[in-house]
Amino acid sequence: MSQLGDFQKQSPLEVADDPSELQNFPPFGSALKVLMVWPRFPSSFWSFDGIMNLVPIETDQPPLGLLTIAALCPKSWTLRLIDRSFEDLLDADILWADLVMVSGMRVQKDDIRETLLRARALGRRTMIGGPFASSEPELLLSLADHVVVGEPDEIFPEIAADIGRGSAKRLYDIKDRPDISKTPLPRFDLLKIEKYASMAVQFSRGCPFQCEFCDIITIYGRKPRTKRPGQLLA
Ligand code: B12
Repeated sequence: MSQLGDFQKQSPLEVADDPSELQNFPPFGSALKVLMVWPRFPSSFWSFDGIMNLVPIETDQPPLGLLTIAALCPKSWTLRLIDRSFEDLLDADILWADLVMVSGMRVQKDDIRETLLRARALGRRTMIGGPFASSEPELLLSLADHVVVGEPDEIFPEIAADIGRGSAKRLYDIKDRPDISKTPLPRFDLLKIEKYASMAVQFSRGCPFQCEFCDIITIYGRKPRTKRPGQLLA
């Protein structure tokens, strides 16, 4: 059994027969409390563990996907972000929220799984998007209430409205590639900014090359889309 096969098998939960079908999710109304969780990375070269022990900061870069989604959430929602690189996730944090939103790469799968199962055990609604969800949604449908595949920049207001009125789908499979010059500035104000070694901004999505080890072309396409100069921080 492969590592990812184990990931799915470990789940004690059932996968819906038709994941796109509407489930009976109660409406939340417009004043939602959302906890965004960026799961922990295992120790590796790219987690920079050795370097982090030498410098007075906690982690390298911020979770830009969650910060971007935060900027797309309705203004009436209250948002908090927990970065598991340096923060504990307490039951009280999960219980504070109506909806727990998780992002992540495949390499974060263990903490993704634990976070989703904890939220579910505590009776909280969950949604996952990001590179792992976009690459392997079928592995996550048994763990999360809502799985978002692709780039929801243009349709997130519709997803938010679905959540509010109780008609959110189990799976949003977004094929269209948004014009990212219309995507708002990520919500950097949600960060504990002093904990980060560097700050990322996004200028482009999509890549014209075809490297076999890379998921970028399958998730974001082969045609680069860019913001306009001067648009990165305003
Ligand atoms: C910056 C970056 C890093 C940084 C990490 C920064 C960080 N903290 O995020 C560094 C350099 C450390 C890094 C390392 C690695 N990375 Co990296 N990284 C990237 C990169 C270039 C940009 C990520 C980013 O910020 N994107 C911008 C945001 C806005 O995009 P996004 O997260 O996709 O978010 C959008 C949607 O996905 C969605 N979304 C995201 N989250 C959520 C959540 C919800 C609830 C919803 C609804 C929607 C949603 O909405 C957003 C707007 O459309 C991507 C490739 C790329 N161009 O995207 C690879 C990428 C994410 N990395 C990847 C990989 C494989 C790795 C490594 C494992 C490489 C390695 N072999 O060691 C390591 C792992 C790190 C570790 N510690 O072990 C893969 C992930 C593949 C996968 N399917 O999971 C990618 C896609 C590149 C690739 N080669 O295929 N990485």
